[in-house]
Amino acid sequence: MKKLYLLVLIACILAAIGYAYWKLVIPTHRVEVRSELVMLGDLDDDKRWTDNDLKILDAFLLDPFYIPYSITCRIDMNQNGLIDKEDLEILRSLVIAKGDPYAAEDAAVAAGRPFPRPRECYRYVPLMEYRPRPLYALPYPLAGESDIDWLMKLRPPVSTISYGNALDAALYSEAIRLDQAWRKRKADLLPIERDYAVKKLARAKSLFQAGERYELLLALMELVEDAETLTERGQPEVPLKMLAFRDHLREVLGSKLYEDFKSGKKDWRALLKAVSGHLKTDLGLVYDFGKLGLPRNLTHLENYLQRTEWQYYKSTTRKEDFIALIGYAQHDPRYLRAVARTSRRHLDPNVENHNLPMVLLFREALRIKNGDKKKAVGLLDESIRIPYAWVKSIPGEKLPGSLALDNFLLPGNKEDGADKSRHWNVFGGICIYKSPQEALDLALRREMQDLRDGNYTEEAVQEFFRDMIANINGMYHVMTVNPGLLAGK
Ligand SMILES: [Ca+2]
Ligand SMILES: [Ca+2]
Ligand SMILES: [Ca+2]
Repeated sequence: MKKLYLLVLIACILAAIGYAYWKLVIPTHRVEVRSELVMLGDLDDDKRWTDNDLKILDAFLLDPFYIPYSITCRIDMNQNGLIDKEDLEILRSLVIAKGDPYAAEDAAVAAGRPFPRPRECYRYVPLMEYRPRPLYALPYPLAGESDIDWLMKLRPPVSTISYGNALDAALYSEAIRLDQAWRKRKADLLPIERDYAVKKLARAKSLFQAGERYELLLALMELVEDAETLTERGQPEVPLKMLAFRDHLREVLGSKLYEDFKSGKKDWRALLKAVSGHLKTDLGLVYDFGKLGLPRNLTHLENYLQRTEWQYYKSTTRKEDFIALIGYAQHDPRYLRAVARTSRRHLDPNVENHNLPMVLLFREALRIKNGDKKKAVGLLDESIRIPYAWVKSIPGEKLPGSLALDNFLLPGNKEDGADKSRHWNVFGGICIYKSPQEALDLALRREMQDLRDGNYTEEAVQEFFRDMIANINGMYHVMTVNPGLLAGK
């Protein structure tokens, strides 16, 4: 028996040494390759260039923003980050040459055109890193009859070399994306949706006329997100009523009454009386803030929720999900543009810098979690908590005065940090886990408690309004968003 044990032990040691030798001594076994080889232009993945690839290309040209990423990136034959005319010419030449890249190259050279060497039609792409979608840079024949009447004035971009070039290229692609979504939606819009859209389109036009390209890009992104994901049709009335209430909170912040509060002519009770009035007219709710009870401990999402349910969703968040969401937040060009809108301290009273990036982050979390809102809220909540040591290594006073850097590339200004993002996501989550009514009630109690703790100072009053605005933005959006809205159109 002892002998057998000894033999097994020796066998194990020999196996371990053998593996170590294989792994450590032979250099190529130490290298882990995290990329795959992609055949550009092979859109149907049959390893040949044929008519079927051109059929898929035609489908792309009809609906360029709803074709999967894996196909769109292979259309970018010249790998310049744009879907441009040269890409189409190269792919068509390859098919005309019956899929023979040498013949296609000979034909192009004979005609005096540059053409990729056959080897250049293959590219390694990383498996783990986030890869942005190429921008649409083809001429757009529908521009002439678009409801976006300034679309005709945009020219297809040819490069993204300079900051200005890249901004124009993003603008061009986003404007066409909006036009495409708008065409699908406009016949079925409800009157209120049409009103909002008309106002936002008019604002976009005035930004175009003023040459405010960065603000225009963000306005277009907001319109695209609305058109692709939001509808009031078939929804309960609560979310829209909350939005009206949020707009009234902003109105109070900009009112004469608020000025009077700041100059000491009125006290906080008068302001909260105005808030009560709006709660009554917008939502039919009666709130006497002077008598409002204490909330429970409301710092963490899990305190509102059934522990087991929350734990279940937390434990299904895989490491790959975090990596995917962080990759998106660190590299997606649209998100980076949106999150780059920050203000110097205290110059964003209406929390306007914040919503669009949260909308984009939540949509990505939903994509990662296959459309499950509870899981998406959980993923986002956990991601917001991931600390970034490199930020902590910079002394506070050395950080730029306007950037909320403290955590996970989150949106907002320095005074908000990650806090407003948690508000947005947590109260959005409570709407889904419990109900919008309970979420709103908890939000009001919590912010009232903060106001009491802050001794009703001007700063505390302003944060009451700003936190409520962030809370409602999250609630409205998490309840209403439907990324698959255009799927069948
Ligand atoms: Ca093919
Ligand atoms: Ca290209
Ligand atoms: Ca607060």
